[in-house]
Amino acid sequence: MLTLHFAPQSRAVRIAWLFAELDLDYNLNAMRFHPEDLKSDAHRARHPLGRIPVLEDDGQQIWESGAIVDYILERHKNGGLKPAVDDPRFGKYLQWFHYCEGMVMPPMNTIVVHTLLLPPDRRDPTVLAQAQKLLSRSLLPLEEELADKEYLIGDFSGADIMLGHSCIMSRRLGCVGEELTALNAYIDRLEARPAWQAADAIQ
Ligand SMILES: N[C@@H](CCC(=O)N[C@@H](CS)C(=O)NCC(=O)O)C(=O)O
Repeated sequence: MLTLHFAPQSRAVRIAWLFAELDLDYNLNAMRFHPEDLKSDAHRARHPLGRIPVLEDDGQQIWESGAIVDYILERHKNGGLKPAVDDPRFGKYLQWFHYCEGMVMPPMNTIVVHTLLLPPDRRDPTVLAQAQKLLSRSLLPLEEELADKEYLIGDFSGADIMLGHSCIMSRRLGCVGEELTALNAYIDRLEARPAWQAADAIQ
């Protein structure tokens, strides 16, 4: 049986969203997004840095949300929500899938640290402004890509779970300008998906 170690408002929502899209059964270990839970001995035994998400399958623990999404798509859904290697969209699928953690999440992490996590006297407005600029810039290629597509490779895929989640979070952080009409419409489409709504509501 699959077990997802989870906390709300985190990348673990990606995995709960994927399970809901695929209608797969799993056990949920819902923790608080708090050091008492994430840095506990029990959780550090699953992930040495005390991070989420962690997936457990057959006694094996897997971390990194992208690895978990790919693992589930290969192992439990026989390549569903993912184009085959000889599909012309395969390269773009990989590109957008990895653009998420590679380019979009680093500035977003900095924004979260300097708006929510650090005590107010340790937040740095210069670092924050630079990260907001970087995040906004990293989202610009998506406006062009989505001008003529509903989802990143046309059909909904694992890339939308990864990068789409980052787009939703970026808008919640106020980093998606109204002038980005295609990107905003994409985010609206993602947020209208029942599977997203179910995952986002887990506490
Ligand atoms: N690259 C990792 C990042 C994991 C990560 O940093 N998760 C955050 C939640 S979104 C976390 O566990 N933060 C707790 C902490 O920093 O103590 C992934 O994609 O899974």
